[in-house]
Amino acid sequence: MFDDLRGFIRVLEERGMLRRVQAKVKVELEIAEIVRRVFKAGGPALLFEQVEGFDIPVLTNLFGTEERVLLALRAEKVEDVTSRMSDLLKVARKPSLKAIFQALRAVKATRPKLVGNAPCKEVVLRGEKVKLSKLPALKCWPKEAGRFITLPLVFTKDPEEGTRNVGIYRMQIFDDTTTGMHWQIHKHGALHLWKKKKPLEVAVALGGDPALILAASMPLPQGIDEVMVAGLLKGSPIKLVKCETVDLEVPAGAEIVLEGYVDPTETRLEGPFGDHTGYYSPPQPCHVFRVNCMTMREEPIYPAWVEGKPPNEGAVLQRVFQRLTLPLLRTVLPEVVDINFPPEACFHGLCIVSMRKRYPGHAKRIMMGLWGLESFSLVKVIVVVDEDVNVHDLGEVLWAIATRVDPARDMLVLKETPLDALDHSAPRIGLGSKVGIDATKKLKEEVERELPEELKMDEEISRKVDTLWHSLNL
Ligand SMILES: [Mn+2]
Repeated sequence: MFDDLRGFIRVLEERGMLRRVQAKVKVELEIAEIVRRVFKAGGPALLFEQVEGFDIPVLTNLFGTEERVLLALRAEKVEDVTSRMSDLLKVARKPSLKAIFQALRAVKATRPKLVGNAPCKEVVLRGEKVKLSKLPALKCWPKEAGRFITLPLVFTKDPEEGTRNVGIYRMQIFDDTTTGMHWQIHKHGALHLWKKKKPLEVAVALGGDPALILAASMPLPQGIDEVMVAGLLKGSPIKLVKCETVDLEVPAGAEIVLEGYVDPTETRLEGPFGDHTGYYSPPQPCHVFRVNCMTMREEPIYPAWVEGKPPNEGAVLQRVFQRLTLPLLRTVLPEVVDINFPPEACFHGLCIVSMRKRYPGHAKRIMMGLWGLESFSLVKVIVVVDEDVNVHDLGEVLWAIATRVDPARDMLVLKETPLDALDHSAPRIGLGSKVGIDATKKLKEEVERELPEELKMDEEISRKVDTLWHSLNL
């Protein structure tokens, strides 16, 4: 169907999910303000073709609706994608020989493919010919320090294991050949640099298969290759090509590729940046990416994300991801029924989990189990409810907290734990407390006083009123 950004644009356009904007607009603030309004209205992806002062069009709001996220994965519903992973899930649940062979076959059929010739090499610029100022990177909020690349796929290799990582870390453009590399300490790119202790080769791809953009933004565990996951998610391999100056591979269908390195001893003040928390992240020392080579298509397209207070594009992704990863989570914690990261809580702020509770203290064990997993380790508040509570209905969750919680008994407070560096309420950057709230009904063994019986209508009466309903004419 498609295997790069422009193929995806074509499909979106055919379905009326993308609009080309001909009006002349500025990369400073104007594009961002337009995108935020269109996102809020549930509008289409936008391709700005007349960007003042730049030859490269800007693609935004790509994943502004769930429908578009799924389409990027060649799917109509989440189950279409989870069924592609079912062979792998079977191995995790029940590692029979047959399951292992089937999983191997699935991985083999979708693993990345190296190609010799690639559209992203149509133009190759080295050394002084590299001009990052030509990229129509956006400034999204008035007090930001400058223009930021917000949707880069950052490729690095683990210096010990050789495994690949792809992450999305914002990059402030400092000058024509250097940018910031804002990988936070918990991120895998930062881990690779920490292991290397010398300059680390880095390649940054803009564009490429949208499935890879999605995989790169997922909180996958350390050591898992996002390119392989992208192939599994979309059901076919991602094509890669070798870089010109570094020992890394990038998507053959990328629009623009930047090659260079990050030296662990070099930092520079980066920010402020208008973050997805709804605040300006203050200036902080940040690693520097030095670009030696830039390759691109003849007429590249520049993809960008517009950050801001949630709900935002990231929140739409999160909603899809939490459903994609639920079956995986259940392989580790089978008693988990459902999970919700409300977008207003900025990803790591709060998550609600429903469970099938069996023994005293079980809800607290689930909290500890979740915090022990890499992708939940930074979650500040975990609320655990019984399976009769719909985690996606915040009204029901609040009812459970109000009627099933004794704070002194049911809150688990942990001090000085790792937190998201973007949580500005933490006493120190990246270090602060967490709380788990056990809002499950307490078992006999847990309390002296049990909850009284819940209100419930007789089914027979319910059915009778159902049939009467139309004649009541209410
Ligand atoms: Mn990773």
